[in-house]
Amino acid sequence: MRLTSLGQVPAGLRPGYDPAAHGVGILHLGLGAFHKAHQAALTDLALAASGGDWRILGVSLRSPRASGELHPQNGLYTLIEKGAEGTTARVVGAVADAVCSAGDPEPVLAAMASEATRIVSLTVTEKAYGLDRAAQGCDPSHPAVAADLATPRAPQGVLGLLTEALRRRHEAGFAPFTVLCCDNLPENGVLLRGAVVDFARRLDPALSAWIAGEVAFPSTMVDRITPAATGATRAEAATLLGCDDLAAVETERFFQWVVEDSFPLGRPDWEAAGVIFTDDVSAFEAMKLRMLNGTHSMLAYAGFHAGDAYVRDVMADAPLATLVRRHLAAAAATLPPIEGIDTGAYAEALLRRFENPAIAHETFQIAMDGSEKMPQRIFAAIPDARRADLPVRAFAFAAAAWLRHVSGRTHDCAPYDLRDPIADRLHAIAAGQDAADIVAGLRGTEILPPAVARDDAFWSEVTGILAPMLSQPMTDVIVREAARASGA
Ligand code: CS2
Repeated sequence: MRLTSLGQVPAGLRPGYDPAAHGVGILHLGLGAFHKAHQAALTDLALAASGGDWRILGVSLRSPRASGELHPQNGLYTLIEKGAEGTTARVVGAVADAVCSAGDPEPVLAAMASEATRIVSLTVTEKAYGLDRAAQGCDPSHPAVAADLATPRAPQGVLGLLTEALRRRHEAGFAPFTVLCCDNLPENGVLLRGAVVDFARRLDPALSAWIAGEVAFPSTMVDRITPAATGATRAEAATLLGCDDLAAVETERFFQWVVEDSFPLGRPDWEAAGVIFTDDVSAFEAMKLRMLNGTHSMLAYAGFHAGDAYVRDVMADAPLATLVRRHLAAAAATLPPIEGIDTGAYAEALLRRFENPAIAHETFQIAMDGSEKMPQRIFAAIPDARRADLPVRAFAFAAAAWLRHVSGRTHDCAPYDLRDPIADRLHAIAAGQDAADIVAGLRGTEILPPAVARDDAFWSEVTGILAPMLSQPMTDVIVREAARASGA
C-alpha cells in the first residue's frame, strides 16, 4: 500500500499541524531531493510553529519523475535525518501537490500568476538558469533561453516561466511574487535578477523596467548535504511507516539557510525553524561555496579517481583527508571576516559532516557539472589569494583533478559518463596531447574569470600537477601531494 494520507502515518511521525488547514503560498521550481530536505522541511517546521497559507506547489521542470512520486501521495513524504548520533524521521506536510511543467506549462503559469502565490522559489541547479555571469544577464545562446525567447507565451525554461508569469501578474494588476533562488551561486538573487531583467528586456522593455523596479530577488545561502534517494531510502521509509513511500528522502541532521529578508508579500515564519535572516548573505555564501562546495569538488574529482565512491570513504583515506584539510584552510584564508563566524570551527564542523558514516554521498554525483561549479567554488578564490599573497597550490590541485576527470576515463581506461552541459567541449579539451595542451585548451574558454585565465604561474602549477595524474594512478599522486602538504 502507498502513502496517501496522514491517517496511515504513525502518530510520532506526523507533522505538528493539520496541513489541510493551510493554503498554498509558495510555488517551487525544481522538485528534487534537496528541496524536499531543505526548504520544504523548514517550511513544514514554520507551519507547525506559526501557521499561515504557506504550503508549496512543487514543480518538476523537465522529468515528471519527482512529481509522479509526490502527486499520488498528496505531497506527503518521509524525511529521514541521519547523523553519527542516530536517525530521526518525520513525514512532511508542507508540499500540497506536485506537477510537471514539461510539455504543457499552462497549469504552472496559471498557478504562478495567481494572486495567492506570493513566493516562487527555485532549486534547478546552476546550469538551468541560462546565466551570462560576466554580463550579469542571460545567455541568449543557452538552449532553454533561446527556445523561450522564440515562444515566450509557452515557456519551458526558468527565465521564460518567471517572465511570462510576472507579465501576467502585471497585466492583471497583481503585485509580483518574490523570487527566491536557492541554488549554490554567489549572490544568487542578484544573478537571477540580472538574468530575468535582461531576458524580459529582449521581449518587452516596459515589462523589464517593471520587474527591475518592483520584484524582490533576495539572495540566499542554502546548505544541507543530501544524497540522491535510493532503494535503501525507500526501504527504510517503508519500515518506519508501514506503507510504501516512493518520495522518501534522506539527509544529514545539519542544515543552514541564510536569507536576505526582502519579501514584500510576506513569508513563512522561517525563523521559528532556525533560518537566519541578514542584510548581507554574500559573505556567508562565499564561505560556503569556497569551503564546503570547493572542497567537495576537489575531493569528488580526486576521490572518484582514487576509487572512493563516497565522501565518507574519502575521509577514511588518510592522504586524501590531508588534502581535504589543506583545501579547507586555503579556502578559509581567502575569505573576508564574518562577524560571529570562526572559519576554523566551521572547517572542523565540515570535516565531521563529510565523515558522517550514515550518509552515502557519491563522489560521482558531486563531480557532475564541473564547468558550472568550478568558477565560484575554486577559481573565484584565486584573485583573493593572489591579492593577499597566499599560496594557490590547493586550488591548482583541485583544477588539475577536474581536468583529469574531464577525460571521461579512469586510470584503467574504464569509461564513465562525463555529466556536464559542455561535455563535448570538455572532451575535446581533454583530448589534448599532454597536460600543457589540455591546460591551454581550458584557458581559451570563457569558464575562467579573465584574471585567472591570465595567471601564468597558476596554470604552470596546474600543468605540473596534471601531468602525473594523466599517466599514474591517482592514489600515487595523492600520496605525494599529501606528503608535500604535510611538509614531508
Ligand atoms: C555538492 C552540493 O553536489 C554538489 O556539488 O557540493 O550539492 C552540496 O552537497 C550542498 O551544497 C550542501 O549544502
